[in-house]
Amino acid sequence: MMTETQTGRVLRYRSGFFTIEGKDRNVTCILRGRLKRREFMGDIIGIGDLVRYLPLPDGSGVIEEILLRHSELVRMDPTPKGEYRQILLANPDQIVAVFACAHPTPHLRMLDRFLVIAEKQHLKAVIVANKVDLVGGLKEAEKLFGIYPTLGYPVIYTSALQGLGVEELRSILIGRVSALAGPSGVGKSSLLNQLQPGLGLAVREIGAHLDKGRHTTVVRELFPLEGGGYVADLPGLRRLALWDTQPEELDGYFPELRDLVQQCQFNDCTHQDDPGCAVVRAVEEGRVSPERYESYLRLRAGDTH
Ligand SMILES: Nc1nc2c(ncn2[C@@H]2O[C@H](COP(=O)(O)OP(=O)(O)O)[C@@H](O)[C@H]2O)c(=O)[nH]1
Ligand SMILES: [Mg+2]
Ligand SMILES: [Zn+2]
Repeated sequence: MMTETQTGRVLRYRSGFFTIEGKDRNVTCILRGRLKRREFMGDIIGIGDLVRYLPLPDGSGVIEEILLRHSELVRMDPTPKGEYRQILLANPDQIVAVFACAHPTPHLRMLDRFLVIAEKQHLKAVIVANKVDLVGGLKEAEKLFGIYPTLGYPVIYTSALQGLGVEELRSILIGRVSALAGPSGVGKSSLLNQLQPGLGLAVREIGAHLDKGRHTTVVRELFPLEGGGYVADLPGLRRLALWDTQPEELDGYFPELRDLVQQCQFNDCTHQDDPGCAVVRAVEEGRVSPERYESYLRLRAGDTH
């Protein structure tokens, strides 16, 4: 009989039970009672957490300890009793934002929103531009997404239909915990199926409209990749409110604005029609993309679309 605790990752949570990925099999665990005590309002454990668990003779287990997270994707939820700190995903390494070059038309304002969320949460972001076959190839696709690498966000061009870019996508997913985001219809499932047969079907998004409320944004399950790493679908990232973001902090989440704002004449500059604004000047002189500036203004105004 094993009495030693072991380390594993939380893959799934369902009504009080956690599925932990053990060394050679998955173990269904409950949380040790004393871990449930807390001094704050919020989740104690989330999918993606690394835990120490005690295997029991009947094959189940008890989670004894939650190991320190190296990163988190969280959301502060307003409740009548105060803010609740919800863990959307524990220990993510990156957000992978998937968009199509066409069908549907890439919603770059939404992409910029994802990137702001990643910046705010100190997470790396990678962009996947799928369906390059529909715009006639790489050159055309780069007209749509070419700005992003200059801002520090890698773009992987793919066609799930033609199997293009799939190995490059695999190489950034292997060995990492990735939260997939993107509107429906862009080809997330198709790309996952190209990576690993059946994966697209497993990681199916639960329609946000069917699942309103507090848990819309939470990752439900983490899927191990052959060769290492995990992917999760973050169904509600597009709805992840930036309501706890102050308008003044937003320029810090745009890499091309971050340093510029030091040069604005006034330090409470709103970068709109303020005199001596370095951002407005940079847009006029073509050093900042008008589209990105537009995203900044919209997010600043609280526009969530
Ligand atoms: N032309 C083209 N169609 C694609 C590509 N990837 C996916 N599709 C199609 O786009 C539609 C939506 O794909 P799906 O994988 O379900 O998207 P999801 O909603 O993001 O999971 C399906 O009809 C796919 O066959 C691609 O690279 N090129
Ligand atoms: Mg899908
Ligand atoms: Zn300014």
